[in-house]
Amino acid sequence: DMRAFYLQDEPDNPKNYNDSGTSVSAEELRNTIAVETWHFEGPDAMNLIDEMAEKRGYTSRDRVIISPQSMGDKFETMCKKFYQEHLHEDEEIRYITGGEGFFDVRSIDDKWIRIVVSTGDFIILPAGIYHRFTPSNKNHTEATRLFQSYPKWNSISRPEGDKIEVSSLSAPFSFHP
Ligand code: KMT
Ligand code: NI
Repeated sequence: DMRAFYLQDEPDNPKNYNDSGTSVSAEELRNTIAVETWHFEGPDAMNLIDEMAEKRGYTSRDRVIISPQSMGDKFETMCKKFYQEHLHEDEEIRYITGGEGFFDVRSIDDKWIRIVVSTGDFIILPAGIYHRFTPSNKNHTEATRLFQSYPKWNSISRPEGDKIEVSSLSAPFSFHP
């Protein structure tokens, strides 16, 4: 299973684990915020991804390599952009093919849960949940990004000072058809 835990408060280097010691199970992720996680390894892994993509209507994909080597002087800018709390109007579907990274997702009571991903991990964030991403301190994450239509990556930043009312926390899920 993918490791997930509540993030320590205000870590000084977000690329470190910063594990608070309180872990979160895959069931809890699924049941409380509809984040789904799988792990596909071995020679059939890509077939399983293809099957899942077919079943759920993810018809296009691209590949990203997030590293200083591949991104050059854009690396720091991209890291900042990914790590800005944001949401999308579509699901975020990622299959990790190399390196290591952290998806931080907001818990039902608006705290950060950190999901550690590395090769073989497959994650689906539902549309409309606030999240952010960073490669770990190894500064290297490779991923296949799956999309329901053409590859697009529009992010909507969380407004400054926006506090989510706990009662409205299910609202983002209304993006689902
Ligand atoms: C996002 O929206 O946060 C991303 O696409 C992160 C990069 S994919 C590992
Ligand atoms: Ni995102």
